[in-house]
Amino acid sequence: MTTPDATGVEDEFLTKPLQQLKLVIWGPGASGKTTTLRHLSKSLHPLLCSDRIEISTSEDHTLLSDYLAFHLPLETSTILFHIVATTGQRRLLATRELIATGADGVLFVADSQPDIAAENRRSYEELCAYLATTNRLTPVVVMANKQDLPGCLHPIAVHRHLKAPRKIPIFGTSALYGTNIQQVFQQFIKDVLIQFVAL
Ligand SMILES: Nc1nc2c(ncn2[C@@H]2O[C@H](COP(=O)(O)OP(=O)(O)OP(=O)(O)O)[C@@H](O)[C@H]2O)c(=O)[nH]1
Ligand SMILES: [Mg+2]
Repeated sequence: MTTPDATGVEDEFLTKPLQQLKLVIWGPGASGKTTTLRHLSKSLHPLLCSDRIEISTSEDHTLLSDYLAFHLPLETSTILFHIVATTGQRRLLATRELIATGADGVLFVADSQPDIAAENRRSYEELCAYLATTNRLTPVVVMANKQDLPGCLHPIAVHRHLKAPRKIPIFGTSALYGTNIQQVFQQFIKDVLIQFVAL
């Protein structure tokens, strides 16, 4: 990766081919999708990422989507990632599907509180049903979020409740405190790039 100074960033865009990839964040309402994006935008170098856009209701629920873009300068090309967080509101499935169109990878944010397990499963099933309509192999990574809360389920238990295939990676996280968010995105971006190169 090159040193992020303003001139370097301009050079990257002018001289190297640009590839664009879309990353989608999906999950039940209030599981921490927007908080995850907020943490990511705070931790990225400002010259490498866009301003964050949030379209929310007055109660701070995502109404349509949140958006953040960042670019990854590589040796021979630059990758521009568009990250879109969907709304978790149940009745807005059509909106979610629209926002997720063309996803190159999905980060599923589950809420690790025991009483949310059924809602996680419903949202995960909805995601699987949507992905099945796309005829694409889309990498999925799962966050078992809110691990900072007392009495939360272990990430393995969250994975089991989702009935997700074993190969789908899961990370215990706290988006509120930023715990493990960097590790999640490292794995997520790696899986997306592997799939992208394989196409
Ligand atoms: N304790 C704790 N609270 C969290 C965590 N992540 C998010 N929250 C809180 O959960 C609430 C909902 O978080 P959001 O990030 O808005 O959830 P969302 O998934 O974007 O919700 P929708 O947009 O309504 O689908 C907020 O009060 C957050 O502060 C976490 O890791 N731990
Ligand atoms: Mg949100």
